Amino acid sequence: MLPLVMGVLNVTPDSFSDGGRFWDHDAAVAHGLAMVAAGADVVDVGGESTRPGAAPVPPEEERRRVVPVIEALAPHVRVSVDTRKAVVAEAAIVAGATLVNDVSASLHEVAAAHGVGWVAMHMQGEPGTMQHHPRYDDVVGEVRSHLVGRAERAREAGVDEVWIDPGIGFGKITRHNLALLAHLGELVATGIPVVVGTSRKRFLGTLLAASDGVDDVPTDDRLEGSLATATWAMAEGAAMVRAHDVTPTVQAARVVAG
Ligand code: HH2
Repeated sequence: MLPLVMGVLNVTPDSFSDGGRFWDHDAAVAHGLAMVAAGADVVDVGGESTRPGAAPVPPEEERRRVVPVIEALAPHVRVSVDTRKAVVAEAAIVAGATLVNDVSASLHEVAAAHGVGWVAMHMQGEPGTMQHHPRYDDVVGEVRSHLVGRAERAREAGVDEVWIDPGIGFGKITRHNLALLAHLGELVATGIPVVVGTSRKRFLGTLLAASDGVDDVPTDDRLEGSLATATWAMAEGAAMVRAHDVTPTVQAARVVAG
């Protein structure tokens, strides 16, 4: 089966890789439509960065950022809203979003009340502090049981479409991220469709820098690492990958599907 590609659209001034680029409404909509033309199955609109240490955004401001962009894109493509706030998710659904991409894995009741899909992502801690001292005895087992529990609760609440996501980089150091990718099959084996987002993330910069003998590789130079890990995830059974670079990721999905 052809894995789906979720294109990232951050309407923020401070997201770690595309912050400020689609801050303007017209630029955001144009980029969303370009991702649709490039083959994105879903466009994921976010109005608050979750990068480590990002400043929180008040709900009214987050809503102001995402709603007009969702209204413009929803007639053309399936839109997800990347939020941790119920009021923002609700406004996004009214504007046309049909999937709640929830890095807090806590908004299943909103999805149930409105009959839309829900992505439960795993995060240890909060964005402000999550990278300080992430600790696991068994990262794969802990992430899996957390997500399966959330998915069961959501199904009981009446959510028909539930996805799970290991939350690469969310309260995880490189070793944790690599373990989750290496054992992705254990999440896939739950039978719940899996989303994976590795695109341009810090662990890629760390890995690539180590082999290049430099301190870090900037986000714009992480395309190959993003594609390698997205391809790996799809080959291991991920049903959807979240990506900034939609054209090459769609090509990779087609190659993986054969
Ligand atoms: N990663 C980010 C944001 N949302 N949602 C899911 N389901 N999975 C992810 O891995 C994921 C996500 C972080 O990336 P980005 O949106 O590019 O950056 P920022 O949070 O700085 O806006």
